[in-house]
Amino acid sequence: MSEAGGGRGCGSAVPQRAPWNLLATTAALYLVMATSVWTAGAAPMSREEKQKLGNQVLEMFDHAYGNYMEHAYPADELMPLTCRGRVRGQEPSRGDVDDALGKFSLTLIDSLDTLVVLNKTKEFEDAVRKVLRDVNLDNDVVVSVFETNIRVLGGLLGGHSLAIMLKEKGEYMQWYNDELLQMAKQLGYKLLPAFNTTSGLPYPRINLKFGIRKPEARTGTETDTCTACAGTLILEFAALSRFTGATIFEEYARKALDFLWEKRQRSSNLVGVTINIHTGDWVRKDSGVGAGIDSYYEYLLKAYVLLGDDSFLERFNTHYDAIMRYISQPPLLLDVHIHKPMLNARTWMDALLAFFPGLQVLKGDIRPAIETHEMLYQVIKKHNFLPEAFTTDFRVHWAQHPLRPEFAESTYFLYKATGDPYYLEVGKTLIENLNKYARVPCGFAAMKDVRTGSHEDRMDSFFLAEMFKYLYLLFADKEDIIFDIEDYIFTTEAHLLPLWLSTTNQSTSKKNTTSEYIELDDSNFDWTCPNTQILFPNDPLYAQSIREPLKNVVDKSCPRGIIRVEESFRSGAKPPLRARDFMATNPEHLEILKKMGAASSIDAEDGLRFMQEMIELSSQQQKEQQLPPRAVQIVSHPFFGRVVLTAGPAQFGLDLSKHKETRGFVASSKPYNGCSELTNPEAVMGKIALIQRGQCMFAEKARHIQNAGAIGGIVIDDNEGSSSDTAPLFQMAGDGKDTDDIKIPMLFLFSKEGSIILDALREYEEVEVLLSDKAKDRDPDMENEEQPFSESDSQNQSAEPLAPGSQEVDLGDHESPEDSSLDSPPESSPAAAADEAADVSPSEQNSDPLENHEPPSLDGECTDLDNQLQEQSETEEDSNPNVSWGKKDQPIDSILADWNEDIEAFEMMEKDEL
Ligand code: DMJ
Repeated sequence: MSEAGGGRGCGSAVPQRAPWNLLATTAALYLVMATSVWTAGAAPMSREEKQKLGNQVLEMFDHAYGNYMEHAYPADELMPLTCRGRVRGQEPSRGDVDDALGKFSLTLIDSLDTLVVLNKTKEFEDAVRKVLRDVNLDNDVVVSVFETNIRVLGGLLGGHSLAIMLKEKGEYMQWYNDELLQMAKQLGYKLLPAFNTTSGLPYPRINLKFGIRKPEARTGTETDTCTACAGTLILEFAALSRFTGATIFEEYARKALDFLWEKRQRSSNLVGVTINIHTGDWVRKDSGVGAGIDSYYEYLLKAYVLLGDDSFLERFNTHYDAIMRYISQPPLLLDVHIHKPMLNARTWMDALLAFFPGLQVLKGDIRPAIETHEMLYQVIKKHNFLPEAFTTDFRVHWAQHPLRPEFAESTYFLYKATGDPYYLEVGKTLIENLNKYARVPCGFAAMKDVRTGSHEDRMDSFFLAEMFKYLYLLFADKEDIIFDIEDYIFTTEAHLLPLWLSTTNQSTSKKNTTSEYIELDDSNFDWTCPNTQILFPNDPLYAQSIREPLKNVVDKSCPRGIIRVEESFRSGAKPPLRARDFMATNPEHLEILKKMGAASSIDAEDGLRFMQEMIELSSQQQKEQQLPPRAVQIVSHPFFGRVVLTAGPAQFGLDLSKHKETRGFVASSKPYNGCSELTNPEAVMGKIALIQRGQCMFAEKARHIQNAGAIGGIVIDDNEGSSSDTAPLFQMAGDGKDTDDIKIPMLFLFSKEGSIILDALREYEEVEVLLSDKAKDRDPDMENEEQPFSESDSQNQSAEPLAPGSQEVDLGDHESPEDSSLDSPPESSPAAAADEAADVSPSEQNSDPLENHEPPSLDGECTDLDNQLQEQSETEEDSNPNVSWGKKDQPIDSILADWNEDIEAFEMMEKDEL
């Protein structure tokens, strides 16, 4: 048994807590080498260019933070499309995602230490005063323990850490007397009842006022939690203990970690995604490094760095070895089963795993970090952002992107480690894309669908806590930051905790250091951290040489398959039977099926794939009957294409995916429901008519506006408050008759999105929109005024929103259309809506609601046939180290023995995910 902080690891080679310092020093050396012999790859970036980009980040932060403070504070979050605060209970519930909102001014608390990193010390001082004056932590709200810990407790502790640093410097925060820490302690005590389980794993939710047990708590019946939810507490809880001397927090967090470690699957050393908090049984046995598990691994390594306890490093290394053995298939990271780790659990990856290259940098394993990061960057280049999930052949699986910071985080750490200016260029692209596609007059809006470019009325607090920190630090030189960032560790929410905590109150907290300590076979591990040999080889072009073969991995995924299948046909080999070709009436197919799993390992492999495909195919076929969502982009002043609304398509009229987009000014039809001949044809002639849903068929409305000369139509939901954030989008079906006579494009908007147009029409009178399958870039046609960011803006670092036009946009209080000067649309009675649903609205009766996150691929160049061909040639990929993902050498017999069980597991997961 080795002693905490001594012996192996960083402690032996360099002083405790050395990773960041070592990283910085070695990176600096490396930079010197790199700049002197640079011959190829990305050109070094000048100091001026870096400063310009840093200033651009500052201006973007001002736009996000300024709009939050002006239009949303003290609410938890900003709704950037409607320019108001998101108050829980006042908006339609979004399910679990709302559990981060505790009516405690979440965004303000999450932004505290970002203000200091970005040199906004004065604003920090104001923000701390506001937190102390306004924030109440005793609300009767059920919140997520995990989110409250990482965002609020972490935010308060990060704020406290930098407040005492500033106070010590002697200029700012001289009045500060640990008030944030007192709030953090109060919150810590509020979270503790969640740990009242036999396992010591916390309940996933807690009522801030009533805890868990009281009847008023409305929580405490849950049986499961995610591994990350239970395993991402130690940094904040230990910091709280060490700052205050109250050891209980660190003890509880350690106990939860000890339990998870005990429950790891002993042969694979992996953990599942969800666990029963009472029995400790794994509920979901799939395992990856993304959603549900991610920060558990992160906290094991960082707990070692912060606390200097060897047991955390050993656990991390044990898991890391398993991850690299089973989950890592460079450049991919694919989920597997904990009991059968050679078997992939899914064929797609989620966006949260983008943090992993950054963690690998901290571990010192830089090659796979470079590879995965490069693969992710290729996906981003294709879709502008990382979709929430994407397949192994890089098609969109879930199309949202809530402005997640993980990729920026990894980019920052890779730049720190390699000094390769390529990563600065990557950061520049991220900035450009945010300004081009996510910036709206009132902040930055999450992407609802990266393919259409449509927005969601959402700006999560982590965007301010993390994204701006990592982007700013990426371009900052040491002298651009008022303190030494190397003295701190980043929590998973990028809050800063000082490394000196490891030597504070150690005696009290160490008494609960993991007692059972297993001597592990560590022959595979390199116990230095970071591993400088791997991290900084003597070649300044090292990172580039790893990235180069992956440059076209996304674009080439389809053509590569075609070439291989041609080769396979030339060689006379018969292609394996694929699920999509299978016909139960074909005797040859039945014969092949019988052979699968019996004759050879190749047949068996084909068999396994066949079954997997069958399952995927059936769910895909359901989805393929649906049309993908469309976009309504407001292009006139002051929107200039920046606001993009998600719209439902119609099964009739002009197909926007096949034709050029339709652009025109909007006008309300009279009657507003469009159910009879329009009485205001002159108003809608040559325009895009707005019509209210209800009282007749969609096709009938389309005919009436077409007859009046409209060039397109937007049907707005009559169900007040409906929104694509909370309701599944659907397609408007025809009327059961021939609809070929309808030539104009028709799109559907839920009431919330529709009211954005109606409000704009009320305010600006002339509102021009673009109906399309994908939002168009904001070009000079759309925006004949200045760009969202100009160089002169970059000099302005005030907290005022700077977007041109943003001061003119007031999308605030929504009046209903009937209050407006527009045509008075008839009031929709609940009865009328019910009638329509029951008798008239065929879309709701007949067509499946669109799963807006998972429509068929829009990637023209990567058709299903291409994918099929690619898969057909999978065996040939083995010879190419750059494309060899998906192959394992587990005996096929053992896989087949459990065939049925696996199929059930796949089906279960499909259900879970849907
Ligand atoms: C952040 O809140 C944290 O990084 C968390 O660990 C998971 N990811 C979100 C942002 O995507």
